[in-house]
Amino acid sequence: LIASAMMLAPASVMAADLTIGFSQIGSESGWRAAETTVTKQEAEKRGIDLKFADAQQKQENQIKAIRSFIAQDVDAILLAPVVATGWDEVLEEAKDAEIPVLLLDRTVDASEDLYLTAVTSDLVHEGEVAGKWLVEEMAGKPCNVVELQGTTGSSPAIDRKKGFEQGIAGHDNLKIIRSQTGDFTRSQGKVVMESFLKAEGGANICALYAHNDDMAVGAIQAIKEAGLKPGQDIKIVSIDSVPDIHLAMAAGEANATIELTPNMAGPALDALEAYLSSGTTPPKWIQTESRLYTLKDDNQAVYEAKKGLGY
Ligand code: GZL
Repeated sequence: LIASAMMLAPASVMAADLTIGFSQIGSESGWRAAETTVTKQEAEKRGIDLKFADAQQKQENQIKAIRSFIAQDVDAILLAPVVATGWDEVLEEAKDAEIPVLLLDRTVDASEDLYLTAVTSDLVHEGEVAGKWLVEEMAGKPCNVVELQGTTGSSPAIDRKKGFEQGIAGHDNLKIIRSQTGDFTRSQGKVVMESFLKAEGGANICALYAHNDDMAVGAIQAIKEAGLKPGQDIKIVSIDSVPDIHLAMAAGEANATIELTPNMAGPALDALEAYLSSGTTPPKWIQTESRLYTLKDDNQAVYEAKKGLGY
């Protein structure tokens, strides 16, 4: 009788019994904070008991958290992997414990049988959209570009760099003259942009490509402190579409951003429930959409719409 009742139980009832561990990278950016907020909301909606661990952007802390979740025998693990390598051993341990691992917003260089699915945007495509936007914006005019890379060794830093280079390929008027990591943070974005300005002189820099909006917001501060006009003297394109970049765009201090949804957990938890309740194996990649915003959009309205969403 119980078995048949369970068979009839809607997924939400099934989820009520789930305990899930979430190894989150940290809170390095507004986007990351929003992802944490939304993930907790998505778990709450499903009656899931979410065990949250913040790694302060250190892989060893993520590995410790995963081992703790395995020891607690959780039903599944959500992992936003800070870097792409070094996961094989701990993912093998989760596999041996028959605990499915689902990747959020970044991928790992590990065998696909070590995770159930990865919910991410097309990170190369995002970089390509940014590159193509700059090609169109400059319309053949010479432009020296500086690049603020994301966390070294992370899949977004690797893929967004590759995509941007693909986007500007064949347009020799665009040259990347400096490229360095700002670790996805506002503070490092400002420090590294200051070093670019000091090394090159503001007059020699035409555009900034930042792998996320938070580094761009930090760079905007550095550009202003150098007596230059961000968005005019130096064009700025970045990725995430956090509220503050739309505020900058509304003031003409940044030029374009590519939206990354903070809701990776919704699709991940749906795939997990289908897997646990009816054995449906999800695709190894569940892709989220990317959308370009420019000064043609009503950025003040976008800012107002986004500012309450946990960024
Ligand atoms: C990309 C994600 C990145 C965001 C940053 O999928 O991993 O990490 O673009 C965040 O804001 O730090």
